[in-house]
Amino acid sequence: MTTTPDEAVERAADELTRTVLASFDGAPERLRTLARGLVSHLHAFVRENDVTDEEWRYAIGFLTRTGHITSDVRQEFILLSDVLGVSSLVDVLGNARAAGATPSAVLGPFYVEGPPELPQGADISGGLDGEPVLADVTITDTAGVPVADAVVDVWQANKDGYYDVQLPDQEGPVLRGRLRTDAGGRLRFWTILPAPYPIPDDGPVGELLAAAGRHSMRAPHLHFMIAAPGRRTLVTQLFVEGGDYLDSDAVFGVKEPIIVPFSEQDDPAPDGRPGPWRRVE
Ligand code: MBD
Ligand code: FE
Repeated sequence: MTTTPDEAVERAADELTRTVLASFDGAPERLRTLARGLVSHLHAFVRENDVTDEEWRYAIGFLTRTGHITSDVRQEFILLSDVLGVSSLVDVLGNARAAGATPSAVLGPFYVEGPPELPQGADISGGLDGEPVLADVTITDTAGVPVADAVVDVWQANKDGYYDVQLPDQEGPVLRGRLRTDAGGRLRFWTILPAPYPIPDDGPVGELLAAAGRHSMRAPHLHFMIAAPGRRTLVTQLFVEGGDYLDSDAVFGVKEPIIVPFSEQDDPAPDGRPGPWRRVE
């Protein structure tokens, strides 16, 4: 029996994959499962695509640069996960929604832990320019019962699509804060209308999008993280109905039920602020 060079290569490759898989046999169960899954898919990827040495070195360099750009204000690995749809996939699979619950949405790279604590009715805009928005949101459990004293972190981009941590002249947090729901589960704060938003595109992820001819825009949105003792924390976003890029969000994060009206109002607001303003509920 003769073996062609191709068959010999195939066999050597099979043997290598099996050996690597077996090297995780002694690992704790979950690690073993994940490591074996990762190795199988990576090996299959390399084989199916005949990945060359040069391409593999490029990939390693790309990931290394992605890691280096990560900082307090820049989470390039999250961004990579986002534009590959992995963040949304983990979200979609992991946050199966209880009946009646608001859908979750991805966290994104601009959440900052421990945002400033603010009173009900606070204005998080810090005087930044933009169309005033009154968020008047009621937090309930899945049975519709209001949840008092829920801790709600909110954060968003300004009218040009930048988060505070991206603004060179911005000192300290703005367009973000932590509020608590009142006895009726209600939460009110003033802000400005979030704009469509180009995800940071001056790093490796931007290179990838440009090379692929993809745009880098996110649909305008407001982020929420809602926590209460004894309950699952909800990380979600509200998208501005009628906003741009709802159909082609760069990170695949839009879900129909969380596209909501930011309705235009001309009369003075309940606290006397003159119109025009917008209301989101
Ligand atoms: C964002 O503002 C965002 O919310 C996500 C998920 C990814 C990139 C930028
Ligand atoms: Fe965002």
